[in-house]
Amino acid sequence: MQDLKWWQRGVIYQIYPRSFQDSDGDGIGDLPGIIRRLDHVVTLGIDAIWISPIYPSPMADFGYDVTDYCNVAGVFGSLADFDRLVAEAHRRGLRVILDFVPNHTSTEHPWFIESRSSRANPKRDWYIWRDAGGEGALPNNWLSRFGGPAWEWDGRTNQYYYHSFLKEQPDLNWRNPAVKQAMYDVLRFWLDRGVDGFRVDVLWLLIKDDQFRDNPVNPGYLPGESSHDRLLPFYTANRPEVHAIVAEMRSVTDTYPDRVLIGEIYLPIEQLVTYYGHDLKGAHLPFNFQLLQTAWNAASIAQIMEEYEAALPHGAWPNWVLGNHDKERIASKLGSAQARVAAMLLLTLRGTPTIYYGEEIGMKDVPIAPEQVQDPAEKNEPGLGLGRDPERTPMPWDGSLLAGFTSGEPWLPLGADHARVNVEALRESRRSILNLYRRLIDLRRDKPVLTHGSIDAVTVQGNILRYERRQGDQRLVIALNLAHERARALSLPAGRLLLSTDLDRAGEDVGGSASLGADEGIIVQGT
Ligand code: TEU
Repeated sequence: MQDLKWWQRGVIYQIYPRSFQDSDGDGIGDLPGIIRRLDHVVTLGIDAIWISPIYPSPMADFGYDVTDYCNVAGVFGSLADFDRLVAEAHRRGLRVILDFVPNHTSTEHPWFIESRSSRANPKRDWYIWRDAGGEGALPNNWLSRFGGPAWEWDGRTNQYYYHSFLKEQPDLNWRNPAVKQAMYDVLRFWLDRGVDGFRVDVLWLLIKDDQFRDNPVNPGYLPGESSHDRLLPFYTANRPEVHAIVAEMRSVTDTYPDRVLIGEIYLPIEQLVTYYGHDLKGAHLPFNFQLLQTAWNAASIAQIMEEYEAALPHGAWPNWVLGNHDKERIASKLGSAQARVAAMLLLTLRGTPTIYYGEEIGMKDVPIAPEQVQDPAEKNEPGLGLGRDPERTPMPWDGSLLAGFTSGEPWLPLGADHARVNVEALRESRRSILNLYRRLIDLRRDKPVLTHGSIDAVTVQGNILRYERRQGDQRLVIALNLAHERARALSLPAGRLLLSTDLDRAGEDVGGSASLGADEGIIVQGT
């Protein structure tokens, strides 16, 4: 059997720190809170937690606007709390992955304060400054991903600076060697403190065209979409020079044993897989967001499974994601019943699964009233459904008034169903999605074929998706009913039903055929 690394064998769990567990009553989650809840993560069977940014920040973009890469925001705790978190996690066999935000800082970062102070400042070239395009016009047509132009005028030095996101998030100039060195020092700072790897924010955006050419118009743009999509980000994303930087980040992490580099990359499959790098010396895991983007039916999912497997470079390790802090929750998108099928899919596909906190309890998006909006994506372009607050609400731990999350006023509202949908209640309910998640993760541990095996025989029959995992004489058949109607007489190899999303059904012999209930998925061990 191939000797796999922990990040190949394991399951990753994303924690959005503001919403996991508050320990001091300010209504915002923090590091001591995460420590308190580590046992939940361990009992679930998780191998690594990825924590969204915890660095000091004015929180214009909730931590993705950093003022100090080598410290912890007071609202989350202290460096000492962080060291304790790493120690407590490691003691439980859990790895810790940090969110690294290299593309941009906060405007309040000392580097930017220096950079904007004068054109002659040594840090001027740490950011992307351009003259007006004549008569105060913008330097070119580049657009911010949070609405409006990507250029912000600085009256003191009479130039524009570039920001891919908010104007409070100026992009660093990754063509400048001093920037690279400073950022690699940041990686070393955390690696020395024992972190097990990084999820790198917007890895595909780090380099912009050095000739600052206009982006072409997107002929497929539909009104109602984010204004950023009016143009194709041809000159502002996925530039060829980015790969040298990914390789450098990888070589920094490789100077420490057994660390992982994960890239946040929203690109079509064939471009995504180039981020594994030349000779696989790029990101270990370029995040695969295909399941977030594809239509939820058997044919579309079969297609992405096959395209992804076919596109993976030789030796590259796959991975799959169902949700994150930027996207509608899977249980809202598909409904509670289909969320269980999605769990079975995620945990039986070939490659490392990432679970977003709350998915294990079937947590749904929480409606946010206009006066409760926090996310700048919603504030800047209201009403388009771009707000990300709904998927970032507090984790409900128990049935008490504030769900065990805080003793104060939660920074975002709790779901109306939290008295029913919470960790404690679902733990007690034998058929719950939480227990399904546990059983699925246990099964991954018990059946090495789910980790090491190939993925074969992907077939579609109506809205049933069927595939096999194989290794030596081990053979598991997975059949998922993506429809809300019962499906009869599905042909299956003779075998034993190991697990169904309907937890009452197990151990049955499946003699050549089986029926699937509405929204049911099954795993059959061939005999
Ligand atoms: O997100 C990158 C990204 O592309 C987002 O624009 C995403 O597509 C958007 O939120 C719409 O769903 C990363 C972080 O995950 C996000 O939270 C940050 O706001 C962003 O980078 C800037 O750092």
